[in-house]
Amino acid sequence: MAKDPRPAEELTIWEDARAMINKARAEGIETVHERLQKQTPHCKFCELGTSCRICTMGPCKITPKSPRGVCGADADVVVARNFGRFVAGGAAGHSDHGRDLIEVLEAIVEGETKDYKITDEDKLRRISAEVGIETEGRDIKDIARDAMECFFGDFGSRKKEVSFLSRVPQKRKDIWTKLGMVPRGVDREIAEMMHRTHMGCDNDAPNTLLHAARTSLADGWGGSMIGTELSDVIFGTPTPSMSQANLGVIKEDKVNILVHGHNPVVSEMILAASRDPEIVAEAKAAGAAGINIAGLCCTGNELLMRKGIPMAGNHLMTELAILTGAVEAVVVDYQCIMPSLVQISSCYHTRFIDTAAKARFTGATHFDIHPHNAYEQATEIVRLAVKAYSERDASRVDIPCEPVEIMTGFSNEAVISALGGSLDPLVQAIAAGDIRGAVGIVGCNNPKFQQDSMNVGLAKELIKKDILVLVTGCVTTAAGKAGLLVPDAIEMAGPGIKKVCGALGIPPVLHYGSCVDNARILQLCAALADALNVDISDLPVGASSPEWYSEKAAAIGLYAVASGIYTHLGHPPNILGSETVTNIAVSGLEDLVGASFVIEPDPVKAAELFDERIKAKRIGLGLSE
Ligand code: XCC
Ligand code: SF4
Repeated sequence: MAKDPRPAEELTIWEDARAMINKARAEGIETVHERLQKQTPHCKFCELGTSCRICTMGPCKITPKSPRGVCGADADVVVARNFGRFVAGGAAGHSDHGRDLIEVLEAIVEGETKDYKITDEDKLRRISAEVGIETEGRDIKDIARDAMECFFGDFGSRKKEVSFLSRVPQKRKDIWTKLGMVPRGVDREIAEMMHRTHMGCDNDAPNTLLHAARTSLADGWGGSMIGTELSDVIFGTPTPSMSQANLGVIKEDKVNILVHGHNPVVSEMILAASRDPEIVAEAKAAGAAGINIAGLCCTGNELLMRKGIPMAGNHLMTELAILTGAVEAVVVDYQCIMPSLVQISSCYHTRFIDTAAKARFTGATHFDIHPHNAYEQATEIVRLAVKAYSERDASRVDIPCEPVEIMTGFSNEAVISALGGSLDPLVQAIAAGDIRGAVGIVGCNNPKFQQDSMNVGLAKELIKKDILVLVTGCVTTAAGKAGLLVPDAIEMAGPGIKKVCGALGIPPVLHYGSCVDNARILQLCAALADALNVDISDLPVGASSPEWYSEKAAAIGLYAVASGIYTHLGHPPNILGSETVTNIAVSGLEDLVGASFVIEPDPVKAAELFDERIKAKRIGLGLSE
């Protein structure tokens, strides 16, 4: 195995990660860090976005000597096309996830499942009314059927715009209309992006980028929003609760099952099955103290938000969690699951189980899970894990730390209820300058950067400046491990946040959910804009993805910008090979949609940029800096 010469301290800020990286090295097990070394240096053209392989007259590289591909495409066209497809990939991921929730709703409506039900009827009525469905005096099943039809319709192309555009402030919608950016149907925008980027179609970089933005909006206000809202309807709308994070949530004396991926549809069933008294008795008969479920990545966020299930780790912890030697099973659905987990599992007694037809892993045990058989399949999976417990090698177990406390469950509904029933107190706190603004820090880890150094660094800097922070996705675990997700963390915040969050008994950094749940932040921004009678781009808010890596993160970043939210990235997407595209991203969009991207690797400097932006927006609203 190729060695990563860098000490573990350089790779991550966490003790639990360092211990497991060193254990992997001692045991000769390869991780993402060694593989990154083998892949470095990366292809320059791919990094710049100037390689094209969308037809077989190529592949082509755009260089000073050969500034056009075989077909004549220049750097601008090639970079824009590559970026457009990148965003379409991300939008497809989130939105197909959203569709899976509609399919579960369909199974409920059609009576094809006993395992899933409508848990939050009030929310279903509320969101149905928002998208124009008659709810007065109607049976919940009938409303559910209409909602299902409406949301399926949002994926197609017959409608003029996706339904949740009803939540978008009029001023914002007018901008989208003017630019031809109104998202019509989720699948339609994604398919059109594939069409436009076929050889010989959209050969005008700015035009391609506008459609990339439209595609991302179909994700944010369409697929992702539907995913979030229906997950709440089916599994319950999150309310604040306490939980724990880091590798210490894995328990030496229990059967440990890690759920990994994104969708709560399977992980909720694994959780339910792990509580089946008969299976718990089997675990005890096998010598375990019980069955422990812990989360990784976003399906972990889903269970954490709604059920308070502890979080074992974020993206760069997924391999390392298995290295504790105490994991009986990793159960995955889709997205962000490194295929290397299969190999690492096979170095231990760990069963690697995949559950989705669209995300199979060679070497995994597959369970074909559908709404009609989900619970029964989940019980079999949990039983497999119980069986694996007896094969655990105690001499190889190392759980490197004690867990950290975290507070979770901040849905918009929960926040509004904590505020006493409306957003007014928040608006007043912003007006008074106690909360100067808010920034959503979202997204991933990336092995090119010291794990969580930027995610945590930025959050800490912002709260010092009385800027409220909302976290989702893999930043959740980072913020949690840094002690930022507990009410006591107000001690690290500025005086205004300390006062407001202290009075409410909430942390200065709020856990807002998984990555599709960034839709909750969009909804909050829209509601704040409406409360102030301004556009989203007038608000003192921002978004950031310091350590992002995925296509989905690019889609999120772009829908944030297109929605009027100034968005920071710790490193650029692969667009620097085109000046035109780069300039549009970091400045041109400002004129078009009132926000743009900013790239800044240093979290302290990034916090200063947010500070300036928020100052300017506050002044624009006639408020103190
Ligand atoms: Fe990124 Fe989404 Fe994946 Fe984590 S899991 S690595 S996309 S933050 Ni949502
Ligand atoms: Fe080359 Fe043009 Fe084909 Fe791309 S589309 S591979 S630039 S010929």
